[in-house]
Amino acid sequence: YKNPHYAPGRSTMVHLFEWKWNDIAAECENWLGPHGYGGIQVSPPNENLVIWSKRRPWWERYQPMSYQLTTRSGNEQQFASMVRRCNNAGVRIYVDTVINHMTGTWSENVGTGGNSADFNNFHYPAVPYGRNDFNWPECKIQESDYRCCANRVRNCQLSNLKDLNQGTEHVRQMIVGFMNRFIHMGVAGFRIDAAKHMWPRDLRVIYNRLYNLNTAHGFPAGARPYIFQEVIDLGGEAVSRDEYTPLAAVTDFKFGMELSRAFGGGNQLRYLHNWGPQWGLLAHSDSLVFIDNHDNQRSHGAGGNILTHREPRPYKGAIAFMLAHPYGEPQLMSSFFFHNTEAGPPMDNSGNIISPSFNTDNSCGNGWVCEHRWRQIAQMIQFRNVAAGTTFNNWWDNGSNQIAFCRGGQGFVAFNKDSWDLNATLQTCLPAGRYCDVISGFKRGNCCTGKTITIGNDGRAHISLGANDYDMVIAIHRGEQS
Ligand code: QV4
Ligand code: CA
Repeated sequence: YKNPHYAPGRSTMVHLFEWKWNDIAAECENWLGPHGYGGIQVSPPNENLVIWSKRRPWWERYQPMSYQLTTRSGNEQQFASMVRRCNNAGVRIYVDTVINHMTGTWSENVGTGGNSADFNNFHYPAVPYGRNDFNWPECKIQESDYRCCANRVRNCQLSNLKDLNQGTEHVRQMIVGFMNRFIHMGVAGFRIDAAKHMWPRDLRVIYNRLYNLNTAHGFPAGARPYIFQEVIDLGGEAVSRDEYTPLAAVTDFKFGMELSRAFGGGNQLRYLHNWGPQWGLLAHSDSLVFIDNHDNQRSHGAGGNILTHREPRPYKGAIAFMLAHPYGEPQLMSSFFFHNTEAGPPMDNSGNIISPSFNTDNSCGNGWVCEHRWRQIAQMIQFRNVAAGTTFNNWWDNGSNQIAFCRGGQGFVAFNKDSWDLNATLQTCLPAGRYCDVISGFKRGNCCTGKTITIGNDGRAHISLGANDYDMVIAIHRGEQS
C-alpha cells in the first residue's frame, strides 16, 4: 500500500482542491501530463451535505450524506471519464476518502445528490446506514482527549459528525464496496481522511478487502492501491503515527512545519544537511510529504506557521527543496484564493463551481491560484523526475543560509536565504557543459531565457544568487542542458 504506482518517469502528486472532474481531465491532458506530474488527489467524490447557511463552505465536502458520486465537482460518469483521460495522459488519481463519519446535527439536511438523512435516528437511507452502524452512546471529542484517551479519539465524534463503527460488518462492507468502485474505475489509491479517528485493526480489514488496481488502466497485475492515511502527529498524543505505518503510508505534518520554519526565517538552512528521519520525520517509504495542505493553509487541522502561496518567495524555496531532495513522496497543494477560512471555491449564485481560466503566461484566473502551474514549481517536477533514484551528495553551506547539493550526476540546486549575495565556485556532480537554470527561466530552442550556468571539466561551477533576486533558488539538471 506504499507504492503510488506512478507511470514510468513520473513523480509527485498535486491536490487539485475543489476542482471539477471535467476540468481535471483537461488539466491532465494540457498541463499535468506534459509536465511530468505523477498524480492528483481529488476532493471527496461522494454526496455531501449542502450547507447554504454558511454560503457553501469548502468543508461541507467532509460531511458525507451517501456514497453516491454526485458533488459540485461532477457526477459518476464525469468522474469515470476523468480517470480514463488522466490515466491515458500518464497521470494517476487518488481519492480523498471520508469514511470515519457521516454528516449530522446541521439545520439543513439535503445532500448534493438530493438525498437526505434523519440525523436523530442515525438514518442515512441512501447508503443505507442505521443506528447500529454508529458508535454509541454518543460522545464528542474534546481537545484534552487527544492527549489522554485514544479510545475517545476513535469512538467519539469529530466536530459532532456522526461516528461510524468500522468494527461492524455492515459498515465494513459499505466502505469496501465504495472504495472498490473507484478501483474498478481505474484510480490508483486513496487518502484516508481522519485515519487517526479509526482503529488500525479495522482499517487493516478494510484495506485487505480492496481489489488489486485495474490492469485495464495500465497497472501491473497484482498491484495494491496506494494508501496515505491522514494522521496529524506532532508528538505527545495518545494516538501515534507508528500505529498506522505498519498498514500503509502516513501524512507527515512535521515535514511542512520544519521546512516552513527554515524557509520562512525561523531556522537556518544549513541545518537541513541531514534532512529526513533524523529530524523526527517518518521513514522515507512511509511518508507522504507536503508544505501546506487544505487544512493548515487556512489554520484548520494542525495549523501553525505554514508557508503558502500567500508568501510566494519562501514558499517556492521550500517547494524547490522538497522536490530536489530525495526524501519522501511529495504532494503539492493547488488552491483557490480566499479571504476567510470558511469560504468555498469560486462559485456562481446557484453554488456552481466556476472553472479556472488560463492566461497566456500559463497562470490561472477566475479565483484559482494553480500553484502547480507556477513556472518555478512545474519545472522542479521535471528536476525530480530526472534525478529519480540518484543519491544525495556534495552538500555545501556557508554556515548560515546559503546551501547547495547535488543529485547523483543528474541535478544540482543552490539556495540563498541570507541577506547578502551568494557568489561562490562550488563542486557539483554534473558533467561539464552549459545548463539552463529552471527557476529563473526555461529553455527555448537552443536559448535559455534565464540564467545559464557553466560547469567546468572539474565539475565546478560559479554560482551567483543575489539576495534580492526574484527567487532564492537556482536549479539545473541534465534534461535542460544547452
Ligand atoms: C460545529 C461545532 C461543533 C458543533 C457543530 C454542530 O464545532 O461543536 O457540534 O458545529 O452545531 C465543520 C465546522 C465545525 C462544525 C462541524 C460539524 O467547521 O465548526 O462543528 O463542521 O458540522 C473539515 C473542517 C472542519 C469541518 C469538517 C466537516 O476542517 O472544520 O467541521 O470538515 O465539515 C483534526 C483531525 C483531522 C482533521 C482536522 C481538521 O484529527 O482528521 O482536525 N482533518 C480532516 C480533513 C478536514 C476535515 C475532517 C478531517 C473531517 O482534512 O478537512 O474537517 O472530515 O486534527
Ligand atoms: Ca471514529
